[in-house]
Amino acid sequence: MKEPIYVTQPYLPPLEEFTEYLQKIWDDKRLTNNGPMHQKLENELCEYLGVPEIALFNNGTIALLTALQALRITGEVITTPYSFVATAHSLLWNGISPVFVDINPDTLNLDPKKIEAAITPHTSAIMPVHCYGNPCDVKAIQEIADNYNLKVIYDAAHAFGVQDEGGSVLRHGDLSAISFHATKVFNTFEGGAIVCPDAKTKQRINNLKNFGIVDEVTVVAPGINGKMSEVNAAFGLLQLQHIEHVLASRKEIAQLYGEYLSSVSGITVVPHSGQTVSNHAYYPILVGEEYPLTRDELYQKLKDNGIFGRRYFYPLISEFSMYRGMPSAAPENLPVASGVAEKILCLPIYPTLDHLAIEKISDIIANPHSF
Ligand code: T4K
Repeated sequence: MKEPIYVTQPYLPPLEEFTEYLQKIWDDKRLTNNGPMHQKLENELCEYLGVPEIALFNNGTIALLTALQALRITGEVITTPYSFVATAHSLLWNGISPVFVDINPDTLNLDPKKIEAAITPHTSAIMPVHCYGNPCDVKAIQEIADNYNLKVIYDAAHAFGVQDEGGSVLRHGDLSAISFHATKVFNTFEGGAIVCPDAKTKQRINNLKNFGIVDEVTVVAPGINGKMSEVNAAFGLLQLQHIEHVLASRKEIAQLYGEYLSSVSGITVVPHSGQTVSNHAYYPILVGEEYPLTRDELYQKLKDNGIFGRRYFYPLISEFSMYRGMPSAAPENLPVASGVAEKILCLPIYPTLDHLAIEKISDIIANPHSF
């Protein structure tokens, strides 16, 4: 294959469609600070996602940091080691200690059965991740939170557009933080948001993301600059016009991979669980012992053929130096996550990935010794 194929490629609508939005920004001379594009995108996203309130951010990590500040979370927070580092980093940046709990082998999300044993008098919240857009066991997690008076902040970075039988998965918990990074299903170049249940909470979040400013002479909190610019918001408005096409293309690609890979011995496609609408944000497979190559050998074999899959999420967050010494980071505490991190490989999936490429990738996986 001539052009390299990466794990993802951002969806870019035709450039001329974007220039219309840019012209409006040039005319208005409003570049940031809750401008008209920002307000419109918040309204359109609430409607599209079916959530009560949404506060836009300049990226998903600042959204997570701010969500923790908004709920005044302190002490210890229970979270998963099987995620992108931003999940646990958002805790450390707030002076909070992450407590890692193992994942469920089917969903690859925080295992509710193991949460209670990790609760201490210092625990103030649970931060689960809807990994790959597969919903967590939200009911079981909420029951534990209610019993122990804990807050729940979902890292929903992967979960744009995912629905369960009651609607958007973003409605669960006290708050959900999403990412609109270039690599995500819905992107604003860089960007993110917090989904929240009511206008009062949104007001606090709005203050926090704008330095804590209420008006020209009033600052109520040590806030941060978490604002999304008008250019990013405009791109979001345009992306939203194309989202059905993006989601449909991803679904089609996932179906094709499924057809090719379902019969390959030693390869398990990570199943969907608990959603009525998926976003196919990632295409994760597990490379088992029966497969003729190790995961890393397959990863390298694909690379040698110009296909750059990614081992999301290897290494586990708990293995990085800033977390490794924590008691909950011990691999014996995290046997499922440790095992999955050694087997996982995310295959390329994005709307413009053509069928021939999917066939070739699947062919290499099915017959690795022929390539
Ligand atoms: N929580 C979770 C669970 C997350 O997964 C993330 C982000 C966050 C929180 C934080 O949200 P943000 O603050 O990022 O909004 C990528 C992304 O940078 C990161 O957003 C994402 N998770 C993570 C899972 O993946 P890398 O280091 O793997 O990205 P990178 O630059 O290697 O990109 C992967 C491939 O995508 C490249 O090989 C080529 C392609 N690509 C990438 C970019 C940036 C493009 O074609 N165009 C591009 O502009 O982290």
